[in-house]
Amino acid sequence: MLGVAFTIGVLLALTGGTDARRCVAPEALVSRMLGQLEGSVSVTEPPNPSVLLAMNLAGGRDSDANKLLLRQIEEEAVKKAQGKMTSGQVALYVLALLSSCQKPQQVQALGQSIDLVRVLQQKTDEEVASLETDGVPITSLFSVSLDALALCLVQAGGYESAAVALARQVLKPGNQISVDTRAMVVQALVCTYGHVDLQSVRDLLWKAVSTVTNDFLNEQERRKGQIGNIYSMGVALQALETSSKFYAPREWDCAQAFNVVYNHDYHLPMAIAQVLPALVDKPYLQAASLDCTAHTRTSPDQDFSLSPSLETSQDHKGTAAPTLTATIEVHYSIINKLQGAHFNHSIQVEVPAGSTLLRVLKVAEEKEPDTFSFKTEQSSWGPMVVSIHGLAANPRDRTFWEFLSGKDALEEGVGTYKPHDMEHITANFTKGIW
Ligand code: B12
Ligand SMILES: *[C@@H]1O[C@H](CO)[C@@H](O)[C@H](O)[C@H]1NC(C)=O
Ligand SMILES: *[C@@H]1O[C@H](CO)[C@@H](O)[C@H](O)[C@H]1NC(C)=O
Repeated sequence: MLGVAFTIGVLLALTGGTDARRCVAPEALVSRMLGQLEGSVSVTEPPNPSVLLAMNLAGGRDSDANKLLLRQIEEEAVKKAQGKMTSGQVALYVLALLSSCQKPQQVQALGQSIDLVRVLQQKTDEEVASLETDGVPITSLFSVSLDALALCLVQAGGYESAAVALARQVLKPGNQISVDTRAMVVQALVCTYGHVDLQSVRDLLWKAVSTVTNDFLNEQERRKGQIGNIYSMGVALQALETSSKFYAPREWDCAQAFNVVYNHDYHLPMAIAQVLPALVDKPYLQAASLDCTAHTRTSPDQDFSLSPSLETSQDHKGTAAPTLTATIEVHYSIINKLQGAHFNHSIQVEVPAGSTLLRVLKVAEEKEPDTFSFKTEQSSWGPMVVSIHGLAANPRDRTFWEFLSGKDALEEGVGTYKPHDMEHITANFTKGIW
């Protein structure tokens, strides 16, 4: 009797019997997030393929913002994909185009045409070669996971060796690979698993996915729903949604994890773009299986304009003047004990309450330009600090400027994080593992 019940349980689990317990966020939250993504689309800002991908996965295909963004993506692809785009960026473009039911093999814009899949194959080969010879990719394991996922979804060659390399990385004892990265590895491996026959490879992929996802489930149990930090949740939930058969018969309390997300108010378009697909149970893995003929939800359309918009312009760039002239004091230090001439400088800075850390850096630079000079580069997550006091981060050496509050690493960038009064912020030049 017991044996039979057990067998039925296993069978149910293997055939997707757990589907009934899947979670989906309330409609109101989904449309609000879609509206926020639509509001972030603008003719003056570089297009973000993750935003297009998320809109399509969440069913927001018919809006003007979606159409404009698709055109911008196609134009940017023919202009930049071959040259300065990283492998992971090309992969996001491929995923975005697939989700818009476009052929990434033949992107046409501005009277030109480009095969993004070929470009992606080349860039992925370079990443895998670097992983095999140096043990680290050219960019990040997160990017290589996007590469493998995109190539797997279009069924172009070259992803199997990437997937094997990624599986070995996450199985390495004592590895310190972040939740975000392991989550993206899971989606790449789940896709690959569905397309390889070689038993030894299948075993390796199975082991990697079940190890990572069981670790996630353990962490969720330990931390009342949280996996990684609040910005890891989107990709972590996506990973768990794609992999139930790899952790069966164990079950995932998706409601508990969704609650963690409901309790946070995401503003950054990029953060929303990673979380929203998970909230509608449409992970990146489904980018190529959307029904393109179906009519999609009517978007909240309202009054979004195609000009610089959204709260990001004011809120997150530290330029908003508070109505009360309350100021706060922030202690800011820059430290390099890693490379060249070492330094350790500190300054006390006064800024209006509610200012972002970027504002603190600017005021420090105004007060002592010779010491606190810095440079930023725009990215999908906002401005990234790439150089301080003339010392530049170098991806090839894996050096970067890490920001800390006291001893804790910040979970947001300088364009988003708002220090409180008397806080001690440090920028520490360090070497990463990523
Ligand atoms: C790899 C990675 C890094 C690497 C990037 C190195 C490289 N050359 O690839 C390093 C270690 C440098 C890094 C640094 C930081 N990171 Co980081 N990073 C990631 C990760 C795991 C993957 C990014 C990626 O490869 N994307 C794929 C490619 C194709 O997309 P992309 O847009 O071209 O990626 C670029 C940007 O993501 C950028 N980037 C990476 N991290 C950050 C963080 C900020 C604030 C900005 C503006 C840009 C940025 O670097 C990528 C390569 O150029 C993401 C995880 C995630 N969920 O997205 C976190 C993530 C984006 N990082 C995060 C954070 C907090 C940071 C730091 C602020 C940490 C700190 N305490 O100092 C610093 C940045 C500080 C600074 N100098 O301004 C958060 C951002 C959350 C938020 N709300 O802003 C994430 C989401 C991780 C998390 N869950 O906390 N990161
Ligand atoms: C930097 O200098 C301050 C004093 O100015 C000191 O307290 C601190 O320990 C130094 N930090 C490092 C990492 O050397
Ligand atoms: C700063 O970076 C150095 C070099 O990587 C490292 O040894 C040190 O522990 C870091 N300090 C903090 C506070 O993270």
